[in-house]
Amino acid sequence: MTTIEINFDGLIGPIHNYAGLSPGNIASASNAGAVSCPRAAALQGLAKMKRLMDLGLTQGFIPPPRRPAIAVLRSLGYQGDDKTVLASAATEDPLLFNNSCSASAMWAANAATVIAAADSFDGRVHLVTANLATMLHRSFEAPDTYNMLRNIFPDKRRFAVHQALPSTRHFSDEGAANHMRLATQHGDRGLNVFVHGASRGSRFPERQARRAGEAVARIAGFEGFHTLQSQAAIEAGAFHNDVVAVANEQVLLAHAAAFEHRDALFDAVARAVPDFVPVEVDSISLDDAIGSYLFNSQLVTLPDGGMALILPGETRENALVWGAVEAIIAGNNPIREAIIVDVRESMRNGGGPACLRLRVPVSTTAIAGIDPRYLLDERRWEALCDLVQQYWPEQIDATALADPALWEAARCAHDALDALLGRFELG
Ligand code: SUG
Repeated sequence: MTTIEINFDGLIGPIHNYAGLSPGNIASASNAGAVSCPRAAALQGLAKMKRLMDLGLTQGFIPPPRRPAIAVLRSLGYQGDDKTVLASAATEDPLLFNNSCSASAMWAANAATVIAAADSFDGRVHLVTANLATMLHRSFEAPDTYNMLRNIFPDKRRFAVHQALPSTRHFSDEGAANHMRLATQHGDRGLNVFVHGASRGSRFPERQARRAGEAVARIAGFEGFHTLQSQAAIEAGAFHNDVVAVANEQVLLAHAAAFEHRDALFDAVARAVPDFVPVEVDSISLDDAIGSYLFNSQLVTLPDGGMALILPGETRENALVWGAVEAIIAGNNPIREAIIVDVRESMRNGGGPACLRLRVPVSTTAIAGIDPRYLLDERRWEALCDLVQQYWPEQIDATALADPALWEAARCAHDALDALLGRFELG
């Protein structure tokens, strides 16, 4: 029985915008108030998915939750019909209103922590929904994400989808973005590494609580290895570990300053994974790493067993960074190919190729337990592209989110997506 990894990408929602909601995320802060292009953003995301499909990889997608998040605003006491709820929130508490408008669920690496069947106590894949408790706009995602994951993975014999941990700073959980799995192959038992922050007076929020990783590990029935993200990385803008490190099977590609206790981590991985291949980069600064998102590449195993890095176009724009990429490819490790993708719209909010996807290792038999509507083939991919072309707004000015015409456009886009998913069901 072989096990493959399926990447489930967040379909970028119709009101993707730049409201500057994430302090510590330098791209989000510096593009605050800019004009976004939701249609181009979603098409860029879909083109990335197609690029992986063309490599022979199985690709899934996660539909965006409805935004603005009217249900959240209702739960906070706004009343009346939908338009009244939105208009009251926009007038009375513009900041809360902006938070309800974020399309941030696109960054599916923050949807959940995924524990492979080979590592869990019951041989099922466990998905623990992330509470995203640190950022208000992101904390609104968890209930929708939980419901969506239950739709995508309905087979309880093979998948266990868990509710988010309590949404407080004690359990603040950013999902797979702060989790790395190292194993000889996807189907082998592996070491689960949870990378957390700490209260140490950093200038930016340290989003991941150690207790969150400990709880996720307990839920799935093992201990895991818990390690501290370096303060230097957080202060340079690495608000998630996946901005400075990425693992795939036996390979860990990381910036040399990613971890506070690097030696202990590398020793633990080497003990757990006999063929561990560390690929550490010290030739570029943390600023260049974060500016280019080199480490937010997807590192994927190709059908022939070699590995490819799926890099954001920004890595090409910095000669030092590109030099580091060339050195990685030429190095003594399984990474053979560098593939550039354009996810510029997402990047401007701090989300690179790896942020946009949730990796789920599944055995060839467990694939049957996934709702096929969420797995892409050529036909479904084309239908999603057509939908986006037709319904996603071309541009959104982040200072004009309170425009009722925009809410109506978003509602129509979500209705059309729901209808399309219904047609997918019919085959
Ligand atoms: O949580 N940006 C996201 C980016 C998440 C990237 N994900 C990973 N590294 N896995 C965040 O900061 C910006 C939204 C805004 O500013 O409107 C935002 O939420």
